[in-house]
Amino acid sequence: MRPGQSREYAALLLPCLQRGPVAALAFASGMACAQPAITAANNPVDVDVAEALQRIKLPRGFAISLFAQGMEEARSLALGDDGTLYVGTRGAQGAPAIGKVYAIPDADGDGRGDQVITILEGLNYPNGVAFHAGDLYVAELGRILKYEDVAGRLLDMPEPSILADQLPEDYHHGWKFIAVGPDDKLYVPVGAPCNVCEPDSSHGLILRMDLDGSNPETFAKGVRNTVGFDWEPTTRQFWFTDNGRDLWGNDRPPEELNHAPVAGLHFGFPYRYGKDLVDAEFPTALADSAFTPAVLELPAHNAGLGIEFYTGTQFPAEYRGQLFAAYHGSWNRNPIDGYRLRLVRFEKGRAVGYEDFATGWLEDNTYWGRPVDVEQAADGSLLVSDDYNGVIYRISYEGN
Ligand SMILES: [Ca+2]
Ligand SMILES: [Ca+2]
Repeated sequence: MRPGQSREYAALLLPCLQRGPVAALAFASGMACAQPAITAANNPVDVDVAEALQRIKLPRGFAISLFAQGMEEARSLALGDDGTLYVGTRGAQGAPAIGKVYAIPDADGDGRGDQVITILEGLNYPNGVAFHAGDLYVAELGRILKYEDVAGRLLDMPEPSILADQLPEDYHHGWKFIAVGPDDKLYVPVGAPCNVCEPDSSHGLILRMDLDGSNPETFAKGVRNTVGFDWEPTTRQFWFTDNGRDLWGNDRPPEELNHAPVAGLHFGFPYRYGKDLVDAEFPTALADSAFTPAVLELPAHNAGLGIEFYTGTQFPAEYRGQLFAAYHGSWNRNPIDGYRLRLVRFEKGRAVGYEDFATGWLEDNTYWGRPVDVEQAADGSLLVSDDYNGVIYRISYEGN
């Protein structure tokens, strides 16, 4: 840590270190291990999820149900060609029930997972999953694995090929969200290994590579920690969330939705946040024009993670081409905020505003659920992971 870097951060981290590696890891994972913390609030409550779901508020005509449960640390989602849902997790071997990748078929198409199959285990933070042309891609902290032709082999997975094995292995923002773009390249972020710091040339990036791991290149720079991206369907251009720094007060910096129509742009970290907020702790010789501002600013510390453009036909026409975004919720703010799904309105390929879509996991400054990722199912419903409860929700349109 830099001298002069937030003393508050050190004050929060130190008690975690003193409580051992698990607590320190919890801190690095964005959870507050130190209680009471300075400004942090982390107030979970345990509920019967099936019962509590009745309290989720959705626009008229929508319904939410449980697609699957019993998957500790359920994080990123990817959908197979046959409708099987793949679920990445954090954690590593030795911790209970994590370091796994799950598969959930819904062969009978009734909107409930038929079973939860643990297809991989013993991996190192296999948070990232992507499915493309029959193959499953899994991102650990330091490696990208490719399992070819996995349909029908869920109980006996093939050996993977290793597309990359030299990625940085920092726990801090090292877990990955991955996806294959319309250019048939795999996009792989490498977050900043810190709350705030000047990252070296191998961090604070989004990489992309060919589907056999060749030709890796930097796609975007100045990215603190993106855990969600997708391509707008009409322009086929890249959009991503980026989580702002912590320990800068309740309302700074804004969360970001960013647009990268071309490669090579710098999105500000650690010098700028949102559209033009300067972090005076990090002076730079770069001109303002060197940075690409966020397109949308959202409330601080909400932790925007997975995003998904809606291309289905189940929801009413006004939802087509719109963006759904999961907000995991704050650990670094009091009162707490986030813990919801938002709908970002797009017009002609441009983001024009946002509104709440699903709320209710946050009640009276406590939370009972944390949305992580959003995936459109084959029938046009939305599947949403929640790593606090280890469940997948299904949001469907039932009409009036
Ligand atoms: Ca089923
Ligand atoms: Ca930025």
